[in-house]
Amino acid sequence: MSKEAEEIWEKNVAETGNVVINKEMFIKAWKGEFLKRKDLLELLKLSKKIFQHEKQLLEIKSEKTFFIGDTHGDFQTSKWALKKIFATDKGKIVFLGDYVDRGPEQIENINLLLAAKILAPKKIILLRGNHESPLANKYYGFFKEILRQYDAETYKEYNETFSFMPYVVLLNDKVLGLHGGIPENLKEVEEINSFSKGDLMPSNKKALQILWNDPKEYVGTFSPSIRGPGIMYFGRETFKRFMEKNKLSFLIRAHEYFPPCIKYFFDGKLVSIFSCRFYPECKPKMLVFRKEKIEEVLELNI
Ligand SMILES: [Mn+2]
Repeated sequence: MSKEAEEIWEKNVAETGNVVINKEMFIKAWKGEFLKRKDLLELLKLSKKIFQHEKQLLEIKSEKTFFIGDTHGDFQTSKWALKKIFATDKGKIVFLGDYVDRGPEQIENINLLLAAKILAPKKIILLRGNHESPLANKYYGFFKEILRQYDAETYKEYNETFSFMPYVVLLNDKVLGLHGGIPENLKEVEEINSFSKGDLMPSNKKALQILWNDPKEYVGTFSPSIRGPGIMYFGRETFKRFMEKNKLSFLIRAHEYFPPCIKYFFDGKLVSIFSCRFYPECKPKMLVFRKEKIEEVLELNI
């Protein structure tokens, strides 16, 4: 078990040429062991620094790219995904947010992902979800979980780190990945880069909607969502206009649970995936892109 983590650590340190996360910390996170408070704060500091340097619209170029949806404390599924990406020589993986709340191993899950991010920052993309905010994680489990293991100060540090995670990824200029959906009044994707970093809730309306909005097949432009005030459903017209204007071919998002954990919208140009095994009739899914096309949908069998 620790041999596996050791090999991954060694291979990636050799590739990047520098040691940012020490071996013991990585192995502990890989095994799902809790870190001492001091080490945990170091993990958060190191990952925050990386997120601070990433643009809000993170542009990547990649031949092979994995996309994975909400994991919500599903440590085993995240590890399954990471093993796949670490087994490839090239390629990247995009986690679409919602790492904490709800599931049984929230601290283990987020720490594993942050440790992997620090080890291989170009290979692993962690987007922000609506649960990477006190708006959700104060009420859906994570806050209590942190209080049980650590303290309120540590919880603040987590949220501070979350607030620097990028909102959107743009793959090969054509494929867009984000947690929730298209916000009102956003015409060009480049505008996302103007959203401030470190926005805790976030207070920016468009950023909030990127994290919270949902697609609806029979809505035209927008209609209010049952999720709460300021949150919207976006429909076919909005989708079509936005994709054309930005010359995009595909939108990948997560955020909603639909058995069997994958659903296509708008003539197959939007795909919604979910990757947490604690929901009924849901085997976690992972999309594999070859350039700008879906090559395969992987499924975790546990
Ligand atoms: Mn969500």
